[in-house]
Amino acid sequence: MTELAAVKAALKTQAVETPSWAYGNSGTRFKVFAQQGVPRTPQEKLDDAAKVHEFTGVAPTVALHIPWDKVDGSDGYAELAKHAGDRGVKLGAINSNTFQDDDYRLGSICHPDAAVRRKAVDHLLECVDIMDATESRDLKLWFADGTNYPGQDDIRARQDRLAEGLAEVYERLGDGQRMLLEYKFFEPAFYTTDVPDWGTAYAHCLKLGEKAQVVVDTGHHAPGTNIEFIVATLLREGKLGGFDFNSRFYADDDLMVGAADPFQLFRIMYEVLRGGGFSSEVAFMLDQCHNIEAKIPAIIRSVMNVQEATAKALLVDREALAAAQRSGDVLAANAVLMDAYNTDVRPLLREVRGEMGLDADPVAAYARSGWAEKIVAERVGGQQAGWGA
Ligand code: PSV
Ligand code: MN
Ligand code: MN
Repeated sequence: MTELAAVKAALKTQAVETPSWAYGNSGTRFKVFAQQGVPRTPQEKLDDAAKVHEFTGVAPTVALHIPWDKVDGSDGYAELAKHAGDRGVKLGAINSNTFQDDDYRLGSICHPDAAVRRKAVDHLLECVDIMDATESRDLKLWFADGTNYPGQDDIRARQDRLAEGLAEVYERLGDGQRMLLEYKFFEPAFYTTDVPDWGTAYAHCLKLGEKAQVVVDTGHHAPGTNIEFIVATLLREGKLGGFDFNSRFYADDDLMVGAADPFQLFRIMYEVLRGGGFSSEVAFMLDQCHNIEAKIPAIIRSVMNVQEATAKALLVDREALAAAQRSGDVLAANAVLMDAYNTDVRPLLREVRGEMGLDADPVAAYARSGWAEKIVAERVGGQQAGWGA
């Protein structure tokens, strides 16, 4: 295979998972601007996700969030999986929610009261039951747990409770199932967060075993953090389970990936490539909210942004880079990386899409498809994503 053919082949097999909650209305704590035509049910979220896949060709799975995507009936989730399959997509990671009940004021699996911890762990176990029905591989865990004031709770005891709760859920995982532990440096807790950084997540995952992996949400770091270094380290340790992609200017902004800092996304993608992470072991997921922009085109745009960063990473002349690094030629090494970053990969991606039988311009093709008009006409009273409820 020529080098270009290999780059194209990698781009064609890339898979970006889209989150069900990105299709619903969302906002900040100040205001949710409701949009017309947004999904009213989990099934309609899947219908929209199927459109993103139809026009990009690389978004074959959809993450669910429980209970936002809860369905009734003993076969409810199997039916939901069939609904997805009928539209050409599959169900992806199951995201738990231990942050929206009044009981969780002082935390969930780290809560000082054993009864609340029980409730939280039971929810996580229920999520694994759902994974069995949906045939999902990954349970994605993000905990809002933490404290607001020094002395509020025992920092170390909370780690013990966390370890205990995670261990019970880990034991319940079946063959081929994994738990992905997400960290976030602050918010909603403002003094301590129980899983604030990759080191804490890594330490817990290491103890739990190989089915426990760290997930890197690109919006969950302090400004200035070198995320690609974290990515390189986790890959080296065999502990990178996946990404929640989004971009941020200030905190956990959940804006479109690649919007704030496409160069950072490229650097991350290069480390993924360098570390052998373009395998099915690393899940590439979006975790975004489209508060003011149209949702489906924004998600299409986000997928395309991931593709562009990936294409640039694939174009890095790794031999030339290694040679420059070996000889200590700082400027030459940097130039190799920048040459790839500064390449306009849009023509290449248009070609790749053509070879995949897709329209070269997914955003325009979606706009022409009439789907946006159809959902506005048919869906009245769309659902809130869960945020800002
Ligand atoms: C909250 O910060 C959050 O954005 C986490 O990143 C989760 O992945 C997501 O919500 C869904 O629970
Ligand atoms: Mn996330
Ligand atoms: Mn987040």
